[in-house]
Amino acid sequence: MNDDLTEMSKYVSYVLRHRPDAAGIKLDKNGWTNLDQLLVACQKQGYPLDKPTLMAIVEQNNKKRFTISEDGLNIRAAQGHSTKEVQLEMKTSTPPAVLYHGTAVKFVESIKKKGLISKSRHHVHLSADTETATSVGSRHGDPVIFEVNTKAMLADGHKFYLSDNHVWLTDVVPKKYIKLLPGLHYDNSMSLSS
Ligand code: HQG
Repeated sequence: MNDDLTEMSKYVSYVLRHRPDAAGIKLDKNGWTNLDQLLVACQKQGYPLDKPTLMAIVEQNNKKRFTISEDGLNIRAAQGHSTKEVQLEMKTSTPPAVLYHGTAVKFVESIKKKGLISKSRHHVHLSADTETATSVGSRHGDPVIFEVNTKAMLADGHKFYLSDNHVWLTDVVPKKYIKLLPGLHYDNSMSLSS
């Protein structure tokens, strides 16, 4: 994706996940908004976004962050919302026996104490493989990976959801279900420092 498309993709993501009000649009509770209205709203904010450009963004987005409705009239972010306007209705789904959560060294001590929490997002995000978890964690600093015992969580009644773009989501992961994987950048001596 070229730089202009990337910039517009980031803006669309910002609007559809976090700040629809910043572009003067409304989302329904499943995150959908009318595609033509989104285009007009983005153009008013100075982004030269027309329909073919938006379709190219949807197609080329590396994580398939956006979904177009079956009738082609509406668009939403697949996951990652923080805006209170949206409460995605997601179907529960059965995950593999373990999933992974990539994070950064600086969060390890807090996570070990409190488990995984969703912070500003609506869910804790989990990955099906360690490569994806490593790249998610790298966004925050030196990456580390927690393995999540989803089998035990399921047995204890926790629910899991699979987003349109295949990210596993859950509400919280209490600390008894997580295990820090060895390797990467975490040094056990760090546990003394915070
Ligand atoms: C950490 C990207 C301290 C958590 C990715 C993470 C993902 C804690 C950070 C999606 C904690 C929140 C989500 C605790 C969790 N104490 N820190 N108890 N519990 N944390 O960005 O999972 O590019 O909100 O480990 O691919 O990094 O947006 O969540 O490091 O799917 O499409 O708090 O974002 O996708 O950071 O990433 P984030 P995330 P997009």
